[in-house]
Amino acid sequence: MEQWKSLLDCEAFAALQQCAQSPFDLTRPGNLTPERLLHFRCSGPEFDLHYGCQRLTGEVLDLLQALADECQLVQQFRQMRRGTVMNRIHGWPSEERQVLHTACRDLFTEVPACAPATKLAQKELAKLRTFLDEVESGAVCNRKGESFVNLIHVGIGGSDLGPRSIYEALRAYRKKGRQVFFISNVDPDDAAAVLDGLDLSRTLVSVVSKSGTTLETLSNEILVRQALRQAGLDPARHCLAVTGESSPLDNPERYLRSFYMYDSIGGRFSSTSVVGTVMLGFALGYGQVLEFLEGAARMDAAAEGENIRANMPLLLALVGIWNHNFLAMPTLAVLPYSQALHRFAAHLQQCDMESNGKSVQRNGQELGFQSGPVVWGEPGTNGQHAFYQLLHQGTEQVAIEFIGFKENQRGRDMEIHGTRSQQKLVANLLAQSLALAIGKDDENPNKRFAGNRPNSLVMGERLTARSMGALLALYEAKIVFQGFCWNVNSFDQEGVQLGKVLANRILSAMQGEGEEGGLENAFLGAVGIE
Ligand code: G6Q
Repeated sequence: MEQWKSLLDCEAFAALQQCAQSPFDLTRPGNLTPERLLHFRCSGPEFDLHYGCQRLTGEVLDLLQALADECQLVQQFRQMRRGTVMNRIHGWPSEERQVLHTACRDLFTEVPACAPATKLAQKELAKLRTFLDEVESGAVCNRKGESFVNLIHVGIGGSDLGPRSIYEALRAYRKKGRQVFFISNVDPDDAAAVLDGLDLSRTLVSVVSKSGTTLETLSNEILVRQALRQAGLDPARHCLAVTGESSPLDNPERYLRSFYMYDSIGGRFSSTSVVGTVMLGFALGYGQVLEFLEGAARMDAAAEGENIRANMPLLLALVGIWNHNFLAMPTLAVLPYSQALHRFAAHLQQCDMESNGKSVQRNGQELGFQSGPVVWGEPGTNGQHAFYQLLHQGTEQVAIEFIGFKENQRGRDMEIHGTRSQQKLVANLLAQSLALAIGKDDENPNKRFAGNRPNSLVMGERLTARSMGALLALYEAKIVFQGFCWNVNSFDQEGVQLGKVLANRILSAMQGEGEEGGLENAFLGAVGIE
């Protein structure tokens, strides 16, 4: 049985704590030089990571390298990709599963890391390709012989956030006329807002639930099926299932097509499985799905390098640990300077906080140090007019990861007062990074900027299907590396169970209530129910 070290058990820990007593001062004249900004840069697939505006030195990087080596972070990542059971708590009943989301995109080398899992992914991709061809050729069409132009993606949590953020990121490249809509919340207004006014006769509905038992998704599926029937349509001609094999949703007679995902793919890591690719393939076409997967695969491969200075996800993870565990920054803002990434922080919130918001180690013992930070964010420049005040002058210190692109997606821009809007966007991005780092003195205390607000910049050429795949995999690997370093199980989510159980008890109590005021009674009554 493998027993992994946490950062606390590492020799480098004390030395890093020592360095954290007087971290690199970005505000000191002559410290934040152009040479530093060029030197502290790590190139990876589709992106460069610029980390000169972090409060670290070469010595800190060496110690973070020692930490990575002692905790065997890369070795664990390699084992994960090759099928070792990583989703477990030693000595306690736990999920005991492999963690193989990377197998969904391990399609571009002759020897995949875990061939059986990749074979399953390939099988589903082949089915998807056939299906998309049939939609394209008109072999799959509505009863009147018309093509499908809309798709409603029904799912929640991991079956919604990743796909939704990817669709928003890439909608600029949609096939002509194709649109995707999302229904997730059990709030009936969510479904109503999508269904009202939509031409259902030309709409496919993809019901996405790995377990096939999720209350919100099953309720929304019933609402959508009812709407289809009310429109005189046969749901079996319009509905697709994306689910686990032999789940309650796995009933091909009720669906036009069924696509499968597997136990080894966690919901929040499932965007490159059929959970994301059915939606993406419909919207953008199969060729773009392959681009997306290849971008992710390249990043996975880069994450296997031992040298932290050359391994972007590992470096991002360790810089995050430096800020969180040693410089005591409780939250992380991910700020994309790309409107298309406006839902990406919401996806990362789940992927990061559900994975690493844990208090016990993988041996069941209490952690005794901080695990995952609070993650949040909004696109720039909008955020600059909202919460950046606190970032610059607040008492709360926030670690920041900026994401930016040199080019815009749609190629529609113009020169206004001597510069294009894309230039204005990038200028603001660089300016914020610098201003946060170096600050500004002023005799008026209210106009003083303390500086030393650490930030990194993930910079790419253009947001495309390929770079989106790489960005997604960058963050997935970062989260996994941090979880390994904290020695938590990043792949379960026991913390969401209690609320679900209580909600079901309240619902049972509500079924017995017909009167006004039943809600409060149910609420109170549930507390006493065994
Ligand atoms: C993600 C979680 C969770 C899950 C949803 C939806 O890692 O497990 O967010 O994705 O609860 O679950 P189903 O896909 O089973 O409906």
